[in-house]
Amino acid sequence: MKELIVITHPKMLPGEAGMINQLFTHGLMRLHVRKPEASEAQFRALLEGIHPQFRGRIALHQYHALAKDFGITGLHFTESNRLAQSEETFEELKNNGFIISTSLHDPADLETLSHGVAYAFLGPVFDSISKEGYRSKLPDNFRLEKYGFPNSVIALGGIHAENLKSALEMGFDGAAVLGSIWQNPDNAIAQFELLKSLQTSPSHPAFQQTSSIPGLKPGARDLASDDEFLSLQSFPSHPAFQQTSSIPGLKPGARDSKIDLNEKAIHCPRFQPRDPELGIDEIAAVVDKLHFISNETSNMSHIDSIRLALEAGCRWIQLRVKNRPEQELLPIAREATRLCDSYGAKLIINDFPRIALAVEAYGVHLGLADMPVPDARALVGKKMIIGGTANTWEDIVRRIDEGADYIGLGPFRFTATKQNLSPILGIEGYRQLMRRMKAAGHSTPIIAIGGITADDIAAIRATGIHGVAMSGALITAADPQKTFYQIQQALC
Ligand code: TZP
Ligand code: MG
Repeated sequence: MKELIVITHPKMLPGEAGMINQLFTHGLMRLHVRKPEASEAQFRALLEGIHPQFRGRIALHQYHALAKDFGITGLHFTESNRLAQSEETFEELKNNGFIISTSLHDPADLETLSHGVAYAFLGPVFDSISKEGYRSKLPDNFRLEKYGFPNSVIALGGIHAENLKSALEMGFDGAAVLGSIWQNPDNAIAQFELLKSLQTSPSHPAFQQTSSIPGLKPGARDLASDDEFLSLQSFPSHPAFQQTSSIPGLKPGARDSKIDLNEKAIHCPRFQPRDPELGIDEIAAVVDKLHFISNETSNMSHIDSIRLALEAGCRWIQLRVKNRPEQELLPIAREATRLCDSYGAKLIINDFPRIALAVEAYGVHLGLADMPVPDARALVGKKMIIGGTANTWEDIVRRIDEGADYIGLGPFRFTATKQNLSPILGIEGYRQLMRRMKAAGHSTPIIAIGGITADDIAAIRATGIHGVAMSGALITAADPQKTFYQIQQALC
């Protein structure tokens, strides 16, 4: 029996309760609510937004005293908080119907861990890329020894689609994920579906309707009015514990090179395709604000560059292969598809609508000299996103008339990434074009491109553009994760 547990993003996210409800609807059986900096009012507001029918699947990292108001039975104790409690406290809580969980960092501590603890997080299992110093202390060939602890031990730390299987093979009873779900909240559901599907892959015992964690049987604790919760009246109140750092950062951990993506056909829980009924404003809502454009250098293939961008956090990837015949592109596009699927990222194929169709890409991007957008639309159908390049006002109008879903407008400045560069627009060029867009009442999302770095984004965004596309700035970044976060901040 393998459990898949989701831990909330440490910060309050817009629309978070709705996303959490959706995760539950998609089959999430355990959610750990952990908001180290949240006030009690914020914490309470989040819990209020979670549908009562799901509250029985929650564990609280803080504000334990709120449990009784919300019919919550899961109480999590950080390592230090656990050590501050007596064995009797855990026994009493357990006897009162609570499900106790805790975190530990050394497997040997399982030997003395109270059996009143229903499950323990052990980690970090993998290195966190984003959180410096948060490195796994477990050896490469780690096999979990439970030292007689009879309950579940859950892997935590740097777990994502590509290394989940490795974590489970170490002997853990399940995995807890944070970064892989929340790194891109728009894709939280797709990521969860993906992780769930990987966990139920045939090589593992199926993650069935029942669960080895007490209280996790679907529906068993779903009703706030469930008799079991009456016992909450006698729950001794606990101080609100402000946990600070036992959870890894927001990035997937180091990729596990042992995982062969070819091994299984990962069928991506595909994103909602472009809905032909949507207006352009609604389409704008699904176009990411950061597009990564693949490139190859003497020591980096397109796939390497895509992996770098995915690991940095990008979830909108354009495969842009130049100077190669279409048939050579197909295997690269297939590999890019598998890789993007494993990160829950959207893949856009540059130049080749047929390839986009063959790999069921999320979209296709067309240059001014490529297949016209209406012809591509006829080929790929209405459900694929089509982006078009523009350099001038006339190009923009043409793209809008053709029905492009977004426009890549550039170049912002000189870049060696693209040959035969169109005239450079600079910040003033964007300002003028965006003013004309506004005056003409056009709202097709505009993506700025060409030599853009993190430092440019604030000024470019101020012109009213929707987002930016980048290649070199991420590929050559000393710390792509850091750069990605700087970009994300600037794009907010
Ligand atoms: N179109 C205009 S510039 C460009 C494309 C595809 C390349 C963008 O790459 P970089 O490295 O961010 O300049
Ligand atoms: Mg082209």
